[in-house]
Amino acid sequence: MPTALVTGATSGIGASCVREFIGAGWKVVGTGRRADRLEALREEMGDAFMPCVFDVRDEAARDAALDALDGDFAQIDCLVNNAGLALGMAAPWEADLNDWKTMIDTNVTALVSITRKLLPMLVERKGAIINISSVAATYPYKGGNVYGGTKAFVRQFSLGLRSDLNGTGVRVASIEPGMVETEFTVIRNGGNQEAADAFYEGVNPMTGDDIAETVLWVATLPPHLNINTLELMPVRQAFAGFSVERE
Ligand code: NDP
Ligand code: 8X3
Repeated sequence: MPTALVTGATSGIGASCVREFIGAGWKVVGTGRRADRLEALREEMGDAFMPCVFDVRDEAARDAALDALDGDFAQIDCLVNNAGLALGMAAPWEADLNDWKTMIDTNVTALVSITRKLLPMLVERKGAIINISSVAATYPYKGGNVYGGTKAFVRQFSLGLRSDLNGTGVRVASIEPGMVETEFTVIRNGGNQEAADAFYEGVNPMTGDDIAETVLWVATLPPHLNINTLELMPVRQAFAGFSVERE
């Protein structure tokens, strides 16, 4: 059976992807910084799961961890670039520049770097790259400035890769969810669980499992089909208009 590598497997969408892919018979390498969570997944999922602990921004640690993989776990057929985060909702003139840099380093630079590392293998194996972007790539909202910018990069990078990889058999998809109730909003709000609960209250938001089912579907389509971009929202989330300031 094929092997997937899921970044950000310790929580939310990534943890759901681990369960979904293994449920469908795949082997999965799951990455993240929280070793205890990956170990718990290993106990839950058994031998089909291989924990791989590193910070995606640390290329040396990442390479050491990935280069130590062997057997089926070293033969990646599908890279799910999921690790990522948003930090803060402040007005841009009040935002913490370090938060902006962390989002760019994680959501953009680290995603590009691990993709470049695994691309030769993915080309050789006619594999797939599934990037988790966001509706924030397309629809701007207050406080989403740099986060939305990083996700727009992920979307456009995915489309650019599609172009470059045409003829190799490698598939590339940009998955663009709206509100998914995970640890995402707790982290965005500096650990404030109440703020996160309020954000999702009454919305009936999507779950990590909803997104993972879609990711698996995209990964298991017949090899002549490519989903380029796929946007998902809860029914209760939609679009707002332009904001206009009048004199
Ligand atoms: P969670 O906060 O629940 O999960 C985020 C995952 O990313 C964790 O496993 C975390 O692992 C990992 N991660 C973050 N930073 C790093 C790092 N420096 N090194 C390694 N791993 C890291 O959020 P979600 O599941 O919701 O988010 C997953 C992806 O989905 C993100 O890219 C997010 O932008 C995107 N997304 C989320 C939406 C939502 O509404 N929830 C909507 C649209 C897109 P650890 O902390 O253990 O390192
Ligand atoms: C985040 C999506 O809708 O919570 O990527 O801003 S949303």
